[in-house]
Amino acid sequence: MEKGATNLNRFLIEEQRAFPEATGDFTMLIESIAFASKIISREVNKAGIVNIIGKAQSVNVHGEEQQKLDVYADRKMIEAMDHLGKLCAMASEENDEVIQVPKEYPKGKYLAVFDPLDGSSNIDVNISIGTIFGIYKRQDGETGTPCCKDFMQPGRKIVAAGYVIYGSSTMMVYSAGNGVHGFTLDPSIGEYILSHPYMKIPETGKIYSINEANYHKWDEPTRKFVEHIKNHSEREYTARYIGSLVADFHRNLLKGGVFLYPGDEKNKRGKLRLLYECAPLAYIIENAGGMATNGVQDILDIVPETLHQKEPLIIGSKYEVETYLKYQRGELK
Ligand code: P6P
Repeated sequence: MEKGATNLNRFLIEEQRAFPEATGDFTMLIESIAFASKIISREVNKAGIVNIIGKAQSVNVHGEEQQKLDVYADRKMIEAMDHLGKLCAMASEENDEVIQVPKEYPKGKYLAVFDPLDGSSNIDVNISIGTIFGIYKRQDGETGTPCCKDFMQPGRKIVAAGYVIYGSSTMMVYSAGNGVHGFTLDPSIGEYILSHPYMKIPETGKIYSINEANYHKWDEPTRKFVEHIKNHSEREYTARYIGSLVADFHRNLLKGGVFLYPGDEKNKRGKLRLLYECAPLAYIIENAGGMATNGVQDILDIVPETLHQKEPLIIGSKYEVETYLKYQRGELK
């Protein structure tokens, strides 16, 4: 029988059946994140009309002015999950400290990390932005009030991760370890419809994505790699850099290629955050057949030391990431 469109709920329920031990906690969490993203999508898509563009007169932990939509998206993500009884705590780019579940709600065994609206500096110029999320389990035996220590887990411990891109269409891409799946929001019915089942990043691509304004601050191997890509490689590459991590990542996932935000002499650890940006995207890319490294080790093997720790990120098609690593290891000069 020809199946109708698969919406997110149906997909999650069918996937849940594939894991007899699944308790449905996941399904509820992902559904709730999806709900929050629909509200964020609505606000992002009307930001130009309603006067919510501009600064929220507050700054986040990194000293960056919070756009009103940043603050709004953060609130929607928290509200979508805090009452479910599935989480014991959350961590967000927009909150200095661990976000506790309000005491009137039951606690669960999961931890959620998220960047509620990455690339928000692009809101005013109508460039695609995104939400990035990851779900961990609280480590066995940990009791008491959740704290930073609960989040100091390597990305290998992620149990589900994904992102939402607010672009020409709104798409949610997520994985729970059984493939990477993309759902496109049909705003006429407010449903995410399965549009990209079992996404795989091409083994190699023709796109490299890096802010070349930082060229003179990079280390030598990074400069050599970019020179290789531009001038001496055996294939024609093209440069694409949107300056919005989720948008650059999503394009490379679909078309192949490599995104790099390396450390440099000014920002040794780069700009991107390990816990709620690099690790969830590294989980996605590995499940899609790609790679993610900080130039020394796999992103997913890094144990965070602080909640908002920065980490260099080189992520995308295996061939390009492995070539970058050869330069870093001195195997290519
Ligand atoms: P740069 C956006 O501000 C962001 O956090 C990421 O979404 C993006 O990849 C990066 O910064 C762009 O940084 O220094 O190239 O402007």
